[in-house]
Amino acid sequence: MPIHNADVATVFEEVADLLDLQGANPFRIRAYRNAARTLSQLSEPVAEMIRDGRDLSELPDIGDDLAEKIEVIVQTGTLPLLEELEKEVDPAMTELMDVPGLGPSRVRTLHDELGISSRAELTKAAEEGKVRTIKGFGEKSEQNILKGLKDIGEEKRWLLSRADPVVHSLKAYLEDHEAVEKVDVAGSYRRRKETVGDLDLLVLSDDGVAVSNHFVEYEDVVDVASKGDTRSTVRLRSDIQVDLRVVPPDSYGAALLYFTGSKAHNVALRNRAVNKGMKINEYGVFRVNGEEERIGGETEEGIYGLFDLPYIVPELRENRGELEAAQGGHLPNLITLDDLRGNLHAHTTDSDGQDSIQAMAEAAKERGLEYLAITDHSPAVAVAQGLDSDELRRQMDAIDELNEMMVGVRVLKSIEVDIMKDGSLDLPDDVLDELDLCVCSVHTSLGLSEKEQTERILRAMDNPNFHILAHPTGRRLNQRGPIDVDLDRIMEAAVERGCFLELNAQPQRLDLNDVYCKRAKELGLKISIGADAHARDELDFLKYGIDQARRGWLEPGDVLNTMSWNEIKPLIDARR
Ligand code: DGT
Ligand code: CA
Ligand code: CA
Ligand code: ZN
Repeated sequence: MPIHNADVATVFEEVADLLDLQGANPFRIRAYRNAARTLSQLSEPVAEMIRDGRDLSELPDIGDDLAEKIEVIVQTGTLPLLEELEKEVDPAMTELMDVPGLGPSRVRTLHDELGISSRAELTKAAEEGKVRTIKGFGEKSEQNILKGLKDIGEEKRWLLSRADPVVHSLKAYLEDHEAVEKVDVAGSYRRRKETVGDLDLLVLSDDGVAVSNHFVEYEDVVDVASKGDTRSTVRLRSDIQVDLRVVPPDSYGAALLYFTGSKAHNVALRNRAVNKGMKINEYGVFRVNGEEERIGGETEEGIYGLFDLPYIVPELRENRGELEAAQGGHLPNLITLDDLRGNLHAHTTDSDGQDSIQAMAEAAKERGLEYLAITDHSPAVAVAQGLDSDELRRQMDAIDELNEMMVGVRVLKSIEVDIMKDGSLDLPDDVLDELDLCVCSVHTSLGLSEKEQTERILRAMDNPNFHILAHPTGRRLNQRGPIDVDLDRIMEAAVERGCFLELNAQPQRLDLNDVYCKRAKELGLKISIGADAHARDELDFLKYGIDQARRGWLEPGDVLNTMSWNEIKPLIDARR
């Protein structure tokens, strides 16, 4: 993966946060923050500047030392200083920094004044009204902290996209060992849940001792919580906890089913077993009339078969009707990545993206997509240098030219136009009329009441140029909760008007969530799975959108961008 300026800036921000948490010299902290800002505002990729042998210390706020550090980050993706700081600082303290409204210095104050060093302790202190007694924290900020804790949860969870690379390396390491026949990652990871609390690994082997020894020697293990012949638990450098179980062949399917969960699915299955005079646990399936007799456990398929059920994929195992659907023979035929024919949400250097229109189009083509809508921001998103009417028209001309030149992929003229507080769209209708389609979204006035927010969006939807509502709830996982909005009303209105809702595939958004995807399907509302790519490689976010769509029971026919552009166009034009 190429290192972007934003990645380097993030490393510097993290260094600054951790230094701040430690109470380091304010000048040193500010130097990292300033450098991060320089990098995020820089139009040229630093990776290219380094390749061209340019002197980075000529950039504002970058001295020789920071220039050298940038090179290290570009080469290795990380910085030894950051890794050192991560080891020094208690992980529970860094988890406090993720609470909305809390920065490093406020976290330090809470720690020094009240001895708070975990989210659970913070919740307790805020509920007891202790936070408001500290200088600089009033009753209002105490309430905000409680709301923030509710939004992000008390326990730290990892984005699926952050768990993925951790899993891939660890799995490859384990599979390398001669005693290991097979490795599966069970738990929420296998169910492709948007965030995971920990990783649950299953290893098929008849030599538990050798596997456990090999496991705890993995280079990223920083702490071994327990180690046994069949079960061990470690913490990795990324702070993720991994549970490993070594299982013999005859019970492998039972263990995989059990540890994949969800717990609710397991419980429902166990109740079915009881009704059939059977027993199911992590070791197998048993008949229980008088004496226990083992009747299954080698494979998941075999176990579902004992219940007269077809195989149920992990993404559906949430006890949201999948057992009933399996029994009735109407499990959904879930969408896969190959079903997507285009992407209707992408940014370019014309606003806050990192690649040109052409580079984005080529990347789409490489991924087998037939069309790509360019949806840069509108003027209201000033930080993203949103496009005004003239700039948008120039972009449309550029797209026309590009389409004449390129074969195999069609670039669509579009925009991610802001929905203003009063429900109007951020660009005049005459320019929106000229586009192939419009993607509309809320980026401001996120704090409106449910009634105001819902009416704002419904009013925007009355505009015939409103086609897709992007990231409908605005949530950011581990950062902020959804806006207050009546999504059921919005979805019903979208069906009536012939609009669509997006499942934004950015791993920290995944908005709509699984439950609302299922609801949309039930209402007959088609969903656009949009990458919201701000760089070429971010088109790969689509796979996280697919994971979430599958958890939401979506089939190819429920998803707008499984259709060709020729099929979509009449639906768009019908609105105008
Ligand atoms: P997470 O880690 O919070 O993202 O969620 P999971 O689903 O990975 O949960 P975890 O790691 O606590 O446990 C892994 C699986 O083990 C879980 O999905 C189902 C199974 N399991 C754990 N505890 C129980 C239990 O008390 N009863 C049953 N039936 N299954 C359990
Ligand atoms: Ca887990
Ligand atoms: Ca676990
Ligand atoms: Zn966007």
